[in-house]
Amino acid sequence: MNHKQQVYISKKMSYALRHNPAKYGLELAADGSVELSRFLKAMNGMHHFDPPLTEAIIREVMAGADKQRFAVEDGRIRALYGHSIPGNVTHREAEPPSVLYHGTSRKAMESILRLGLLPMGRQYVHLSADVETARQVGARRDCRPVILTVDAARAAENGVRFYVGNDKVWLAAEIPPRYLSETSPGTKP
Ligand code: HQG
Repeated sequence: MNHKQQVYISKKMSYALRHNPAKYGLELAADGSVELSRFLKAMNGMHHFDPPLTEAIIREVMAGADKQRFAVEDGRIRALYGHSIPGNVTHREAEPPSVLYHGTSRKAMESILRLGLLPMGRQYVHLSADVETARQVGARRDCRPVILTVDAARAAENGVRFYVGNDKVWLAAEIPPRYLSETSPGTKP
């Protein structure tokens, strides 16, 4: 399978598992998971993947991806972050690293510094474990993204809860402006 085909499948998987499981007749469990066999049936019923989607193909897509977006465990599959369906998928709560980052656009900055980081269209605010990841996230929206440093240690001390997406992505309900500062350009990734 070439990279383009993998990206196509990955986008359909993200859509079903993050944004619109109901369209596929799927209902996500509290942790966002569905039985893999039901997922495959639903995906193949909706799309004409050629060859049909199988667990092996999903594993190939996951292995070939630039980001760890999905987990397959105990016969179930889930998206690890990015959800926008109503309600909140549960993620494992954990103590964050002392500093996290968030890459965003220059034009969002005024609002972010006033209101803090808000989930906007998703269930959670997405934070990056390192500067380079944040830069890539921000570059989706702005060729010269702003990288914010999040004082996660102090936020956690003051009651902000942090959840694990994958080893580079952390989640939080929101981050008030007092924990945000602009990362100076020289900061090491
Ligand atoms: C911004 C991708 C105005 C926020 C990525 C961001 C990530 C505000 C945008 C994951 C704001 C939301 C998530 C406020 C936040 N005022 N703008 N108060 N608070 N924003 O796409 O973090 O490839 O929902 O800065 O790599 O960009 O899909 O979030 O620019 O990990 O797997 O509102 O999605 O992963 O945009 O990206 P998004 P995000 P995948």
